[in-house]
Amino acid sequence: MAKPLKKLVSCVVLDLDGTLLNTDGVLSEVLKGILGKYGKEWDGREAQKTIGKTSLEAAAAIVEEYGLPCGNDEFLAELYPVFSAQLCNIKPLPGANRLLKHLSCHGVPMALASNSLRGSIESKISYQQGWKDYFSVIVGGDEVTAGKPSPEIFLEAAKRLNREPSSCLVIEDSIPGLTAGKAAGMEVVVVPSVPKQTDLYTPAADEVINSLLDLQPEKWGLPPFQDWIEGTLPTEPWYIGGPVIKGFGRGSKVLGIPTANLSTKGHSSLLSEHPLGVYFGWAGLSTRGVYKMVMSTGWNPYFNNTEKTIEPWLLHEFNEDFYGEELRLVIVGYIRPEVNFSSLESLIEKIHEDRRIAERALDLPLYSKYRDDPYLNSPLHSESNHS
Ligand code: ADP
Ligand code: RBF
Ligand code: MG
Repeated sequence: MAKPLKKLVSCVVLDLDGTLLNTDGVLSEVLKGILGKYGKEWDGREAQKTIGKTSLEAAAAIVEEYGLPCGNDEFLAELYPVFSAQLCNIKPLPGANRLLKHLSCHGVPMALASNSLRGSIESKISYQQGWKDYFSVIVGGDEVTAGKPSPEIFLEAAKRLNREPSSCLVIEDSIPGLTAGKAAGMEVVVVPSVPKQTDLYTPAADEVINSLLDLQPEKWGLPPFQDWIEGTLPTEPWYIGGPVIKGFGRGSKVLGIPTANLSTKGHSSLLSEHPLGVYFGWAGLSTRGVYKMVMSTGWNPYFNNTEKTIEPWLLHEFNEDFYGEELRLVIVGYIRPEVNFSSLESLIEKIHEDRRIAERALDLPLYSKYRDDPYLNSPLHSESNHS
């Protein structure tokens, strides 16, 4: 694939919550508890209204949305101590550690620029191993007169990095952050934390990517990742299993590509630890054997599904269906994000290319060793043993 250079930058300015850290996961749990006390049920649908905002703005949005009988400050005062006690449970988003390590190894200066209070940024990163040393500059919402979408936080970060705004690459997950970065005159890559709405970002963003795994630093004149192997990115193996369920009946009929769907229920935490996309690995069917496998997880953008699916294509000719049989997957590597296509033919062609990449890669010792993983044909037990 051609990778035209977009623009040369010399440093990277990163947002924290929703970009590097899965703050929302922990925040949702805390909000669930507090709203419960008011007799309300947090459904996460309003999460979007809080993304990229200062704490006070986010609190105001929630107080209004749920019609809470308290002031914004009062709500925040109630939320703050509970949330603060949970900062240690916030996990890095997929690809965050890999990206930070890579840029740091290559001496690319990095700044954190967040609407959160400086103190809160520092506590959050104190729980992530090595993160304190990655950032030569940190700018918090309380260090400027206006938070994002004002460009001030980013301009201050550039100033402290001693760089021109035009040589900074911003990585952001939210609209206010994107607006702020562009207003500061910077290049902005968006990794949306709300899926399925890329069109909200594309007009303004210099690039929209599905996850940090898909960032190509060389597009910005930064050192490329060197961990891709023959079109694949090795991941720590992850394990999913369950009975094969009925899908949309479309795989074989429309694409000529049967996929033995697994239920996404019960796997939501595993799925949130990994970006949606195309992966490969080994598939075990207890009475039949172990096979190479290439799969997609996500919304099938071409078909615009309203439900997430897990769809492994076993790279073997079967003479019959095996609905209801126990299927075990060991997923060992990542290939690409799910994307939309202008025609069914191009979707099919791409999936066949994925198949070729997976088939070849699975012969490499790095990946072939998992063929013997006992999980692939062990008796039924809970998934939690393996996560
Ligand atoms: P659905 O929408 O119900 O998943 P598909 O058209 O995708 O229907 O067909 C999937 C079914 O085909 C699987 O559940 C399985 O029983 C069968 N099947 C046959 N060969 C394969 C294969 N190589 N990989 C996956 N499933 C296969
Ligand atoms: N669907 C998409 O809309 N976009 C994709 O990029 C995409 N990639 C896939 C890659 C593989 C390896 C497989 C097995 C499926 C992929 N699909 C993708 C899903 C496909 O649309 C789905 O299996 C069929 O619609 C049947 O439900
Ligand atoms: Mg299927």
